Amino acid sequence: MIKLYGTPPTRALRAMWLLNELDLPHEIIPVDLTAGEQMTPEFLALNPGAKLPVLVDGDMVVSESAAIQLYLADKYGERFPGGGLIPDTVEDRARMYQWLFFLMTEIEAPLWRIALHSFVYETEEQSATEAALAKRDAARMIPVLEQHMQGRDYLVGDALTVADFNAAFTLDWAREEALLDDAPALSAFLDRMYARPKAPVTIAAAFAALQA
Ligand SMILES: N[C@@H](CCC(=O)N[C@@H](CS)C(=O)NCC(=O)O)C(=O)O
Repeated sequence: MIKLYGTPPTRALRAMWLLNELDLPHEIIPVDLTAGEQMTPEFLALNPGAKLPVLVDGDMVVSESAAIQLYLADKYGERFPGGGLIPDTVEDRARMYQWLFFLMTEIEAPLWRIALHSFVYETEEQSATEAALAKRDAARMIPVLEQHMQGRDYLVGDALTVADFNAAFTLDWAREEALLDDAPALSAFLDRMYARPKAPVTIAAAFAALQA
């Protein structure tokens, strides 16, 4: 059975969303980052980078949450009602990759810098200036996607692709930083995605569950 290392609210949510939508039997294996479980020899053998998530499918081991999403869609996409998740044409695949890289490098990277400088780094390593610059950088990129989504239901073409599932998690994270307050098209997109019956928990709900 497929194994996914990582639990909400980590980026494992990106992989969980695809596993759910594709109706793939899987086992979720918690890795407690606060207890340093990512540093065990067993886990480092799966991902020498010591990061979650990691997907193990038979002999195949994949890390990097966007790569896991693409792997699942590529291998099991025909299970998705209506098929697809990866477009048929070279052009639409290029558009999907464009938005995936945009999400990971232009939106998620500054979101992660905000997190690093707000609560991940040791207090003495945190910089309010760095956090503010990162927030500014993300805020400059959100309108690019907001503009693209005017009058659109999906990021690419007229069907769901991996880019939509990546965007939903990434924009949920952006919403946590109040970066969607002036982005009605992205907020509506996010609401539509999380209304899907197989959507995972939001980041906020996952944090609330941890604290309960
Ligand atoms: N680019 C990686 C980032 C993975 C990542 O940073 N994961 C976090 C949890 S969401 C982690 O494992 N952090 C542990 C650490 O930084 O020590 C991905 O998208 O999978």
